[in-house]
Amino acid sequence: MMSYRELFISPSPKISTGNENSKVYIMGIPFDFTTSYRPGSRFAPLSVRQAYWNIEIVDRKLNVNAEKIPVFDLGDLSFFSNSDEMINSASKVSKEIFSANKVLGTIGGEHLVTYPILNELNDVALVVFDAHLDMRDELYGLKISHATFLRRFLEKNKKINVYHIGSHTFIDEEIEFAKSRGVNVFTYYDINAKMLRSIKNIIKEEKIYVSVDMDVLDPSCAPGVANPEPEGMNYQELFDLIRSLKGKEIVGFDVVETNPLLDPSGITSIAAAKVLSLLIINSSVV
Ligand SMILES: [Mn+2]
Repeated sequence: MMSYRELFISPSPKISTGNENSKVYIMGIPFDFTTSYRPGSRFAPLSVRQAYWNIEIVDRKLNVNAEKIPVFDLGDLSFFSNSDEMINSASKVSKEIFSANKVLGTIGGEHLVTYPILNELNDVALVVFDAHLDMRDELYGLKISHATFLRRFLEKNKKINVYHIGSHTFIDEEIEFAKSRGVNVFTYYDINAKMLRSIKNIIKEEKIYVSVDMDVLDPSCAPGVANPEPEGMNYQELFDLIRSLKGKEIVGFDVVETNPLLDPSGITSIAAAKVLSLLIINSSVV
């Protein structure tokens, strides 16, 4: 029997459509402490959820209604006062969720929030959509930051295969490091019609983790990000690439770097909510 409480009270801002038995768990990480340019992504978990509530999350190309997919929203990671504390608690929570065989979907926060999650994954390939490579050795003296996290991760984890898609701005040391580690880099300029249809044929592994930095979009499509870089994908290109992952086993995903403070129309949060819905669909419907 449904109670009046369940009938008449919205759980907003949480985006749960199911309970703890759901396959997909959602968590926010409102963290932006290492932002080098424009802080504010700590406010994205709330604004992306608000957008998620208010857009249509039916995808007519995949023909799936994300509203019908049970999702359990845990709320936001909290109680951290520096990067190490965020990394520590995000690792522990991720490990718990992965060992319960759940798909973990995370709303950032800056891109450093991906780092502790990746550290808890085994036997998956990593698919990253980002304008940047995030493989600097350091930025302004910081070894662990949004601009270095992928290098730090790959230094520790030598086996994981990475497919990096959509970059168009990086320094020499980053691309040299990427090549030395065998990262599959498909820059924005490499993307063609065939890739849009069949990115999943390029990815050899069946199990993947997907990380989407919203700055992979052209800033005209996603102005509300910490480090906008003119040029980049339009909505259709990014959404089609994510749609074409259908059939892979997505064990987790994140949508990061949305900055609501620099997003007057809210369009970046809305695009992030659409990305979230596509990833929820593709991690639930194989
Ligand atoms: Mn980026």
